[in-house]
Amino acid sequence: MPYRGREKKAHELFQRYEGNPILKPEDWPYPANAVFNPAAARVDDQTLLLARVEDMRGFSHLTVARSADGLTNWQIDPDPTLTADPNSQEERWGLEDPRVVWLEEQKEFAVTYVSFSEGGPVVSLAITKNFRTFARLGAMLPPEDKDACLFPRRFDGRFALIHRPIVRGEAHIWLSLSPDLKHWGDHQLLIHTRHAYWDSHRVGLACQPIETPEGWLVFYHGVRVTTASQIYRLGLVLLDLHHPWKMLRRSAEWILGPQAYYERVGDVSDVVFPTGAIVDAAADELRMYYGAADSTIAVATAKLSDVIDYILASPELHH
Ligand code: BMA
Repeated sequence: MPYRGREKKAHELFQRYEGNPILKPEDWPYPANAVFNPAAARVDDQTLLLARVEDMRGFSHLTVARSADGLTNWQIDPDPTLTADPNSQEERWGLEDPRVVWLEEQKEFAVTYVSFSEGGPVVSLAITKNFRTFARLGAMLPPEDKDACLFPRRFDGRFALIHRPIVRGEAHIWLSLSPDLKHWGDHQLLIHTRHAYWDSHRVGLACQPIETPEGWLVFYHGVRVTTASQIYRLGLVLLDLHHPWKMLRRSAEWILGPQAYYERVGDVSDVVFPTGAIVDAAADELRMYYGAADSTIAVATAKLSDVIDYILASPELHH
C-alpha cells in the first residue's frame, strides 16, 4: 500500500464520547467499588461488554452489560456473570481484565482473562456461545502473565495467543502458538518496551486484535513511570496478516492518553486501559472501550480508515 500522505496526527484519531464515562459503579444493580477494563463483542446485534467489577473486598469478577447503540441504555446483568470458581486454586483472588474474540472454527467466543492465583496472576480461557454459560478451560501458561487474547483463527495450522509475561521485572508482549488451545509453544517476543519512550516501563495488549486487509491492528498499553505516578497510554502496531508474529510497523507516539478528568482522577490516576473494541467496517467506525482511572468505563471512536492510514505512515520495521 503506497504512502497516502493524508493521515491524521496520532492524538487526532480518537474522539471521546461526550457522555463518558458510560458505565459507573453507581449504575450497577449491586454494590461495586469500580467497573472498568471491559471486553467487547457484538452479540445478537447488540454491543456486549464483559466488565471487570471490583467488589468491596477488593476482589474482581466479570459482569455483562448490553446496549443497542453501544453508547447508551445499558442493560446490566442483575448478578455477576462469571465469578471465581471457589474450587480453583488459580482463581483464589478473583477474575480481571477479560478480552473476547470470536473463534471462526469453533463458532464460539473465547474469553481470556486474568485469574488471580496465590502464585500470581495467570491467563485463563473460557469458551461461551451466549455469555450466560461458560466452559472453563483453565490456566493457559504459568505466572506471571496478563493481557492476553487469541486470534480468531489458526495460522499455518496453529492458534496464536498474545500475552504479557513478566520476567526479571521486564514486561514485554509475547506471542505463543498451539495446535489445540491447550499446549503452547514456540514463544516469541513480539512487542518490547522502548527505552526513554512513553512505553518504556511496561507494555501489554489492549483490545482484541483487529483484522484489516493491511494486516492486524494491535493496540497495546504502554506505561511510563514518573516521580508522581505511572501513566498508562495507548499505542498501536501492525502485524502481518498471515504471520502475526511479524511486526510490520509501530507508532512512535501514543494515540490516547489520560486527559479527561475521569481518566486522570480515580482509584488509580492517569490510566486509560482499553480492553475491547467493536468494528463496523461498513460505517468505517472503530469504537474503543476502556477502563478510566481503574474506576469507570469510557468509549472513544475513530474512523477505521484513519487508523489504518496512520499506522501505514509509521516507519516500516526491518527484520
Ligand atoms: C495493570 C492491570 C490493570 C489496571 C492497570 C492500571 O497492571 O492490573 O487491571 O487497570 O494496571 O492500574
